[in-house]
Amino acid sequence: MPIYLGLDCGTQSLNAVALEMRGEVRRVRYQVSLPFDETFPDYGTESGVFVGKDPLVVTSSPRMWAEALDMILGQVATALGPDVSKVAAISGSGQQHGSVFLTAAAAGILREMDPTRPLVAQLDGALALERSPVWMDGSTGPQCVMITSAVGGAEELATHTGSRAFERFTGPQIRKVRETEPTAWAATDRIHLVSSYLATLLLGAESPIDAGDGSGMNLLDLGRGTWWQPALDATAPRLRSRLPRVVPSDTVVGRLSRYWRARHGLPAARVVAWTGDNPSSLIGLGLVRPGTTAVSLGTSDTVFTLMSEPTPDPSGAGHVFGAPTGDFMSLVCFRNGSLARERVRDAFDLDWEGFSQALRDTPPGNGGALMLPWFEAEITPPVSRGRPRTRGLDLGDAAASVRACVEGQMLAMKRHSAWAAPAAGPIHVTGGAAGNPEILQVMADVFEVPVMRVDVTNAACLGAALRAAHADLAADGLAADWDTVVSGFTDPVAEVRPRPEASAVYREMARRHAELERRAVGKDLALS
Ligand code: ADP
Ligand code: XUL
Repeated sequence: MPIYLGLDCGTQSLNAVALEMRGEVRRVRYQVSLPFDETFPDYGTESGVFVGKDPLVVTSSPRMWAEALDMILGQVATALGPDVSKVAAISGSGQQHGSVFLTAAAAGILREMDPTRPLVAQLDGALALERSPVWMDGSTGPQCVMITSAVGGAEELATHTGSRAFERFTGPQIRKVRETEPTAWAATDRIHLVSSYLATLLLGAESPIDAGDGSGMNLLDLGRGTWWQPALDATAPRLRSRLPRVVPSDTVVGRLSRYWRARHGLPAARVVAWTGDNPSSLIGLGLVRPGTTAVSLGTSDTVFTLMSEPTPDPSGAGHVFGAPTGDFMSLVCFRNGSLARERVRDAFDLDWEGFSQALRDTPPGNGGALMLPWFEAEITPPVSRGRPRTRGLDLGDAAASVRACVEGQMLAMKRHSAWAAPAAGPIHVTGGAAGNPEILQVMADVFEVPVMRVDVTNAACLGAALRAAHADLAADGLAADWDTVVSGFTDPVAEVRPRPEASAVYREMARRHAELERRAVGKDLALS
C-alpha cells in the first residue's frame, strides 16, 4: 500500500504525517512534530522567530528549517522501517509570505550535497541572507505605500494579486531587503518562499513556486497564474530573473534527490509542489468544492471559502489566494477570536463550562444587547486600537456579556466573509473553540447553515499528504476526485443545525450590529 508524506513548516514547528491509503483503507501511519525552540535551542528562537530591536522586525532561520527537515525525514524513515520504500510521494506547506534569499552558488551546492554529512553543514555560501523575514514582520509600511502607488492604487493591486499591499506579504519584504540590505541584495540570485525553499532542498534543484503560496506575495496575477509585471517593477528592478517560475499547486516538480535516498534510505518518491499553510489547510479540512466554507476558531478566528473566481474583498481587509484544487480561496482573519472569548471568560472568573452555561442561560438576540469585542486592535474590520464597544449591555451581567461577545463575533464573521460566497453549504469548523457546542450553535443560527466539526490536529500537514496522494494518483493515470482523496480523513465528527426562530432574530440583529460597527470604525478612523 502506498504511503504519502506531508510536511508543514509552521511558525513554531516542523511537522510530518505519513498516510496509508488504498481504496477503503485510510489511516495515519505516523506523525511527529519538532518544536523549533526546544529541538534547536542553539538558534535561540522564541516561538520559532527572532524579534528585532525594532519589534516590528520579525525573522527566522532558513538554516534551522533545513536542519529540522533533515532530522524529521530521518525520524520518519526510522519509524516506517522497511516500509519507507513505499513512500510514493511527498508534499508540504510553509508559513506563508516568508522569503529565503539564495546566492548563485546555491544551485551547485544543493546539487552536490554529500549524504554522509548533515544538510545544514553544507549550506555555507548558499544563503544571501541568514535571517528570513516571516509573516509576523510588520516593518514594511513605507514599501507598501510605494508599491501601491507605483501600480496605480490599492484596488488595482488587489484586483490583480488578490490583496492590497500588506506589510507581511513577500513583495514589500523584498523591496525592503533591496533598499536596506545592499550587500545581501547584490548576492541574491533567487528568492524563494518558505514552501518552495524546502521543496528545493528535497529536489536538490530549484523548485517552482506554486500558485497558492505565490498569491501571498503581492506579485502574482492570480487570474492568469503568472507573475504580474507592474508589481514586479514596483518591487525591484529585474525581479523576474530572481524568481522561480510559477506552477499549479498539483504539479509534480521532481523526485527526492540522491542525497535523501542515500542519507535516510528514502525512495525516489515524487515531490509535489509545496504550498502555503492556509491553502494546504483547506484540503486538510475537507474543503474541496467551491462555495464551501471553513472556520478555524483558534487564537484568532479565520474564515476560508473555496471560490471559483478570484474576486477580491471590496473592503480590502481579506485576501484571495490560489487554492490547491485549481480554484481560489478567501482568507478573512479576525484577531479578536479566542483572545476575546478568553477576556470575557476571565473578566467574570468563568471556566469554559461556565462560558457554555452562560450561552445556554441566555436567549438568541440577548434582549437587544450588542458587543463589538475588540479587546485588541482588529484586522477585520480594521480598527487601530483595542477597545470593546457595547450597546444596551449590562456590563456587570456575566451571562449577557458572554452571549454578546459570541454573537458579535459571529455576526461580524458572517458579514465580512459574505463577499467570498453566499454561505449556502455547511460550514466546516475546527480549532480549540470548535469543541464548544454552544458557540457552534450561535454560528449555525447566525449563518443559517449546518456547522460540521472536523477533528484534525494539523490541517496544513494533513492537507500536504492528501495533496501528495492526489497528484501521485493523477501522475499514475489513476486520477481520483478530491472528494475521494479526502474522505476518511476529514469527515465531520459532529453537526449542529440552525434553528429557524433564532436565525430570524439574527437577521434583524445583523442590521443593528452593522450600524454600530460602521459608527465605531468611523470614530476609530477619525481618531487615528
Ligand atoms: P491556535 O492553533 O491558534 O494556537 P487552537 O486552535 O489550538 O489555537 O485553539 C486554542 C484556543 O481554543 C485556546 O486559546 C482557547 O481559548 C480555546 N478553547 C479551548 N477550549 C475551549 C472551549 N471549550 N470553549 C471555547 N474555547 C476553547
Ligand atoms: C496568512 C498568514 C499566516 C501565515 C502563518 O496570511 O499570514 O496565516 O500563513 O500561518
